[in-house]
Amino acid sequence: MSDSEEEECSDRQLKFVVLGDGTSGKTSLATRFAQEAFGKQYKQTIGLDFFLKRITLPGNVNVTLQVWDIGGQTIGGKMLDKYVYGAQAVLLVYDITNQQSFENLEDWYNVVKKVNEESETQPHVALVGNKIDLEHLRAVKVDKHLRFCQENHSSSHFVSAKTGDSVFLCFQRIAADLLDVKLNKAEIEQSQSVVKADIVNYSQDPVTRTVNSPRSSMCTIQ
Ligand SMILES: Nc1nc2c(ncn2[C@@H]2O[C@H](COP(=O)(O)OP(=O)(O)OP(=O)(O)O)[C@@H](O)[C@H]2O)c(=O)[nH]1
Ligand SMILES: [Mg+2]
Repeated sequence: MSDSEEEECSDRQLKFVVLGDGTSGKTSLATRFAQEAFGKQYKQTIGLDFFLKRITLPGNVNVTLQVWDIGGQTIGGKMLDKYVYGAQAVLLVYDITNQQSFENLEDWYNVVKKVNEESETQPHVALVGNKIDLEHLRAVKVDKHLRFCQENHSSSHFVSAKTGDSVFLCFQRIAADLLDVKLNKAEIEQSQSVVKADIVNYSQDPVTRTVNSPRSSMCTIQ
């Protein structure tokens, strides 16, 4: 095994599970993060999709994120507990223009709590308001979002999978928290500008993009 392969194998891996109602934008978020792409066309996730992406945190900390993108229709199904089991991070995603998608997070969060009720370590819980490019159609008040975070000790994120706004930052902040890596203001700003630069590059020339963690892959389990 070559040095670089060995280095890769010794990377930390973190399991991130993405939960929330159908059409809240979970697949779009995972695809934006792992593949720097966005599709306007809705294609329902049946079961789950699975993405891998290696990122480097400050201090040269390499970490591979396994992103489990769970289909919204799995709620109430018998496989959901198994998908959630062992996650280090849970992203509860809602669509800021859809009040019901926010209300229903309670059901999703209850599944997470049930799966972890006997566990010594609890996953990082992140509340993610998606579709902030549609701010003019916002139906969920920011206050409500913040109250949820306070009550459930979750981290708070507002993103747009469509424009890429704060998507990388969201995953980076969660990984940094889990690995106890401090992000300073400059690093946070830099990761935001990387995302913006990436969007410009993507629309111009998707083949030659080299921005951040080039390796990603995806497979589907149904
Ligand atoms: N304007 C806007 N549309 C978005 C955004 N994210 C996702 N969408 C659109 O919302 C629709 C649903 O997105 P998906 O990512 O497929 O939703 P999902 O949560 O994976 O849905 P299920 O697989 O059914 O659970 C698609 O038409 C996306 O193009 C966003 O940030 N802004
Ligand atoms: Mg999906």
